[in-house]
Amino acid sequence: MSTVKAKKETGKIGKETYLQWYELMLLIRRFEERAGVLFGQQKIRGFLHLYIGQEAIAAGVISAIRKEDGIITAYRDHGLALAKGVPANECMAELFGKSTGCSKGRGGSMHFFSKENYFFGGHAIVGAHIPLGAGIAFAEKYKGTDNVCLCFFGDGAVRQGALHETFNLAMLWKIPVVFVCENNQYAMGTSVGRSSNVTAIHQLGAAYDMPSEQVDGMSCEAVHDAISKAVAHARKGEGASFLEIVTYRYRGHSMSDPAKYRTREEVEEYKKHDPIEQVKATLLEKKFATEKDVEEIEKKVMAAVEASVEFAEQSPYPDASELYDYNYTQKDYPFLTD
Ligand SMILES: Cc1ncc(C[n+]2csc(CCOP(=O)(O)OP(=O)(O)O)c2C)c(N)n1
Ligand SMILES: [Mg+2]
Repeated sequence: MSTVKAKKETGKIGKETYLQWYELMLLIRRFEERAGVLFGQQKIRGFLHLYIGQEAIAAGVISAIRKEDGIITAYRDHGLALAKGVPANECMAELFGKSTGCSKGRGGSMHFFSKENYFFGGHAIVGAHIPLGAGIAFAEKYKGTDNVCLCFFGDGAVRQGALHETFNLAMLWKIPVVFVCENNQYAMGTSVGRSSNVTAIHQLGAAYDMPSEQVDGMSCEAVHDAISKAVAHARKGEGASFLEIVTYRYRGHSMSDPAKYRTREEVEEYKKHDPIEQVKATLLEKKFATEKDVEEIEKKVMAAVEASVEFAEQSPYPDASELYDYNYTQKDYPFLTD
């Protein structure tokens, strides 16, 4: 099991950032707790992979990037979408399969997408979006902007060939991409140690001379610092970097996972370092907020989550007449010519 020493540089991070982190992480957690209940009630169907426990990554990332920087991720996508500014209403409606959802109700939990928020999905095939992340970043370089793309994937994706091919090209072409492995230590029921002898995943970057680092994913400060550094590197035109952010998911892989591959004690151990509790403690300790302020944030977040459920309930399903919209056919497929 991977462990990292907490690297905290709390000195230069101010009140506003801590308040932003607290509200965002609480929104992600309460949104997903509610989604879990709604799944049990069959209001949400299909798949549902919760991000609960990993919120410090979304928070630490968002304070370190700008709106025009793209994010692309796998199917555990609610937290990063909310962090990137996709409205909770649109996210909940998407989970319900309603037409007001961020993917017009056609994607569901695994396929959130929002062009205006530079959020490029939500991808279900493990590792398949890694080349797309590099492609988004390549497009920015090609257009001459200094925007960066952050490409997220799980520990299970790092043995996919697509990652290695992409790492190679990203270094060769100095693509402004930050690869982020959210190492929550399991790919479904398989621990990192059961799938490879290399458990310190950041070491994989060395094969491509890619700057790589392991980061404490239960600490917003550590994530913020590491992402800031990697993004600055990419903006300067110096190319790609790789961060292995070590984290933990408190819930099962998906809603149908009884999580028999790990002990209750292991889960409880991680909960002791809960990022929301850590940020709350800092807010109070540094007198950035009072107990009452913190309660107000909780109330505001709960109201936003309830409003999103109401919005999703009231929204219509896509109309049957739209069934064939947004599909494409390729006339010459499979590339026959006459
Ligand atoms: C190519 C491919 N193989 C297998 C699967 C089935 N599958 C879905 S999720 C998953 C585990 C991925 O784990 P990880 O990358 O660590 O992400 P996490 O769920 O921990 O966020 C697998 C094997 C898939 N979706 N795509
Ligand atoms: Mg994983």
